[in-house]
Amino acid sequence: AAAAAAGPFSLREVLDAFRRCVTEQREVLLEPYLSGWRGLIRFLQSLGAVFSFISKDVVTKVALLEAHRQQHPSGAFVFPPFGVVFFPPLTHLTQLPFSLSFLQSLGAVFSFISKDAVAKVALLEAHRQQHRFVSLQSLVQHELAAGPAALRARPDSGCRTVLRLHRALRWLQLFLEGLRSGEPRTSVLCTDAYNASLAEHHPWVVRKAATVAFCALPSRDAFLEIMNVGSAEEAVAMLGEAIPYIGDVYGITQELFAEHKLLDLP
Ligand code: 1PZ
Repeated sequence: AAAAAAGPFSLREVLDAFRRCVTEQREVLLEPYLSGWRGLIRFLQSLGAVFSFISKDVVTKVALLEAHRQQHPSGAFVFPPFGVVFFPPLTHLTQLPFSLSFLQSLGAVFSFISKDAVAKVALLEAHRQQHRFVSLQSLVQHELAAGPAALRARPDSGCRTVLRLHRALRWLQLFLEGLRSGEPRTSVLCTDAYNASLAEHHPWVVRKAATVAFCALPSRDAFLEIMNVGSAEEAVAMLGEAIPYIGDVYGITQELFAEHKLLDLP
């Protein structure tokens, strides 16, 4: 697992983790489950890095233009690549910082999402180590032993935390299915997947922020490339392999939580 964390993200590590997750007795093993999530978080962070790269680039350009503007107080300045003198470009200059803060807030939404996922994975990892839970089933059984009311009252229970990740896993399954289907508009895929899964559990502000951020997602081709498994065809083939494993983990968890009436843990 330590070796898998080095180097760039690859979809293969997520596939391998979710493949190892389900035992013959249909138990969900926590260690590979959390490894799979760590892989997904690294993927999310590489998306976040794209945004901070773009906004750093824009910061540099704004600073450069500002320097030019101050050298030419008349309002005219030389646009370096073309050597063309632009007259009054000041309206553009004053607008730039706004589009910049828009970009930065998109970056902030993505880092907010990954921070939440990081915190949830860390909390579950702590529960797993403290009680030496091997499977999701043993965690649920242990926490239910104190009674359903006590479990509902705990904001840091393993069950409610798994439930959050479980809902996000459904989003992932739908989103990856969409990518595989060939629909090129990732923002549409992501929004549809979100509306069919996580959205009903999120307050209005989060839904709006998420929907705006989805519009800035990279293209389908870029996604297939960030997955780092070779050509677009190879990436699509690996998606076809990974999706059933993710679906299996989702299905077993859903059944387990439904059986114990845990699907609405606050
Ligand atoms: C590829 C683009 C990534 C889009 C990610 C799609 C999910 C958007 C979710 C927006 C979540 C907003 C941030 C966190 C909100 C939390 O309030 C909720 C509820 O937890 P609580 O407050 O009750 O403790 N957290 C969640 O719903 C878990 C969200 C995990 C998101 C994981 C994303 C997985 C990314 C995989 C990358 C391919």
